[in-house]
Amino acid sequence: MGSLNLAHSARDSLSDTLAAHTNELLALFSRIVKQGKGMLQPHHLIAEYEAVIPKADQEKLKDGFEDVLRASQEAIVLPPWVALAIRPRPGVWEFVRVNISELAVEELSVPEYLQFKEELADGTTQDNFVLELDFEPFNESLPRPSLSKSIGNGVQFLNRHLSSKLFQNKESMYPLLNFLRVHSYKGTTMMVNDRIQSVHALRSSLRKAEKHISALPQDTPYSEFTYRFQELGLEKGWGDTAARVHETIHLLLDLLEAPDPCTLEKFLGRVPMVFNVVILSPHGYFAQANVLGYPDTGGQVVYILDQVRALESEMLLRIKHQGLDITPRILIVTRLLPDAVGTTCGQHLEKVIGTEHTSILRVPFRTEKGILRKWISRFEVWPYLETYADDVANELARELQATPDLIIGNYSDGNLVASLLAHKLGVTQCTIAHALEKTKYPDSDIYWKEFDKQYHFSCQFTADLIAMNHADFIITSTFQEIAGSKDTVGQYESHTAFTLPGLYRVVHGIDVFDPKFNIVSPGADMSIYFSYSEEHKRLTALHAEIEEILYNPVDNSEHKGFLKDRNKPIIFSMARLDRVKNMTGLVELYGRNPRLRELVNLVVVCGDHAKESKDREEQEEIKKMYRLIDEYKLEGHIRWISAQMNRVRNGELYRCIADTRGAFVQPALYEAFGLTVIEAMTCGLPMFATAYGGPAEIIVDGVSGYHIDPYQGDKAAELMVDFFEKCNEDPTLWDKISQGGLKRIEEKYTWKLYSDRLMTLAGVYGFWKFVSKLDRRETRRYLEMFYALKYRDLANSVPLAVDGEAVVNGVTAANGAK
Ligand code: UDP
Ligand code: LCN
Repeated sequence: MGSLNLAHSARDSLSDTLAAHTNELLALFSRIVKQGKGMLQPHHLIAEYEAVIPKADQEKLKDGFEDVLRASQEAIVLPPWVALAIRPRPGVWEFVRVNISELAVEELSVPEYLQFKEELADGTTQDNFVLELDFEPFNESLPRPSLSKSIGNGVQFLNRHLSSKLFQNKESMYPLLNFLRVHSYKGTTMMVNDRIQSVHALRSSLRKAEKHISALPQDTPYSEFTYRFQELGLEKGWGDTAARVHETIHLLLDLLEAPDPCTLEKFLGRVPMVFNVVILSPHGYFAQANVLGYPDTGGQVVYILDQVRALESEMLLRIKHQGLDITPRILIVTRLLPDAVGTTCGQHLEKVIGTEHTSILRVPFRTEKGILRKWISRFEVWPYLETYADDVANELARELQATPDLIIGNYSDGNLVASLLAHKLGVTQCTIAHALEKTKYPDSDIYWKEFDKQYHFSCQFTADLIAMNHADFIITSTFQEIAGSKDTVGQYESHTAFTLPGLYRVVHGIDVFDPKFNIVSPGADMSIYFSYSEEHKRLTALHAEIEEILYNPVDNSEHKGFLKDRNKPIIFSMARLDRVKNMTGLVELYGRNPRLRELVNLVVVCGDHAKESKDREEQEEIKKMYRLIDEYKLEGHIRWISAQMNRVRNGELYRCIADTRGAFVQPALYEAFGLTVIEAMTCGLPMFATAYGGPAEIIVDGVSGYHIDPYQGDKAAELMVDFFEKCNEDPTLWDKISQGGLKRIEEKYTWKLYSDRLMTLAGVYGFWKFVSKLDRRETRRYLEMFYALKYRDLANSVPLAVDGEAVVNGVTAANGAK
């Protein structure tokens, strides 16, 4: 995070520089314009600048012009114009254009800038009336922070806003009273009953109740004063013992006296609101075993299964503390796959291991022609989702016998279905993106037509816009997911303003300062992933199997290649074999560096080298892997192991790699978050991970691991050589980085921290939803129209899959990079 110090607006800075250093700027912009129509990325702009402007002159341009240039995220060249998108700091944008013939600088509005992009992509200026989406007017009255560092801590701002609203006058307390009166579960009233009709009556009852329980021993159970409380207009939900009830009453009395954000958050966190949670994750293979590593089936499944365990414990604890006798329910809703290929994906209901009240509920994709039997890629799911949402609503009503209290969507498809359900049922909606595809595929917005046949991004980006605007709150794993860093644009931020030429133009798609954003980072299951040094917990019974997987010299369907020298440390990586994961890039950087090959062995777990893959990207990566092993003669240095689906054994595998004093390498071209990074660090493995995406934030470079640039493989290899050479001279370096990683995890990435935060958010946003019902109706109506008039046709234009066909949509199913 950070910002460039642009004292003036970018336009003023540019104009001033143009006046003072006309020749230099003329030389630079002329050179850019001479290259003709096109788009320049930031590093191109800087390269041009460094090539044209002599070093001595660069000094003069340092403050002002150079800042503008370094803050430019892209340039659109349409001679004689160069339009710049300037981002002085995360979440803040300015658009300008420079006319090289007239030496003039003008500020551009968002639509004007997007029009430039459209002209570049389509070659024509669009007609006057382009469909423009603008969500800003709906959110204008919302409080929002202005400092970039406050992004992602929405609940704090919301609490401040809500508590100041409560303070306005006597009437302003009514929403809180009404909110307390609506709580009931299956016909049983909680918190406040009809006897209390005014804030004055509430205050008076609370004082009497306080007096009553002050005289009781602290551990007196609620059941012993239920009757007295009912007389006072108070029902269950305040606490399980006199002590806890006292605390809750005290919090509310404080709020009624002088509302402050901290008390409000604490109090709302105690109000019983969430008993039934529905978590949507339709695509992929969602099961508890034998699925990880399959196309489209990775971290999202792990995340949700860990999340529900942590969430169930937190819900049970809160329900107990609230003094209630309610059994919570969590349902993970996914697709039922009749062709379940040896997994449980064909089972309607499956209990989640390690929980009491959580199940996976599977509902099939269906059209009027019947149920779709086979797996399809996440890029093909769009035409099924509306019917799916209806079917899910019916199944939920049957299964829960109640309306859910919180609906959590995952990834674009899950978030769209969550929006449809939350809309229909009026339930609080939380969105978790995991990965927004627009960021992963450069220029996939302006050149969407080229991508659409294969990826159907027009549907996906539309669904993402609907979901992020419909959601009551959004959880992200990192800050960068929302607003990037000083130099890189965040995943959500890239939806602020963009255009799909010929389809629609997004003028204000999302505001990263919106208080709906909250960073709540996941962790790793600590019963599976723990430090290699915790000797007493190590799963030594698995060591023979792991030894066989790593070192058995005979190739078989599970592994290929052998390690000649067993005494070397191992650099290890594990991922789905998508192109973006760049596992072949790791093999290549290893192959190209003889010193690295001398120092360490390489072990990669990915794909299935012995089988024909259904996924086209995977097929290509497998071919490439074979080619690289031959080209760099890696026999004896590399072990290629097929996708490993046993998480418990994987945990021990990470630790066995740590025993060799090795490291984990995460070489992805872009990684939205990166659960393997968290898992490996939790096992004490030193980490080298991509600087593009989540790992850049997870790791503090040089302290808890190292950042590598996957586009500069040789440099990354040198960094590893340097590390292992230094470790040979001073083994404490390895321990220092290993310890640094463990410390980082403990402080920031645990499921306990996560679930506590999530439940608090559900409370605060539930209250916010209640008090802002009317304001939000406008956005919802706008979204309904957008859905009906735009999304639906797009989804219906995606060809339906045909069971039994090996090829979907002109290509073999799935071409993903998730
Ligand atoms: N994984 C696995 N076996 C494999 C490949 C991956 O168990 O062969 C697991 C890995 O341990 C991690 C998840 O799948 O828990 C991948 O999550 P990550 O966030 O790293 O990437 P994603 O696949 O979600 O893009
Ligand atoms: C999807 C991804 O691509 C990963 O980067 C994340 O770690 C995973 O989901 C879990 O959020």
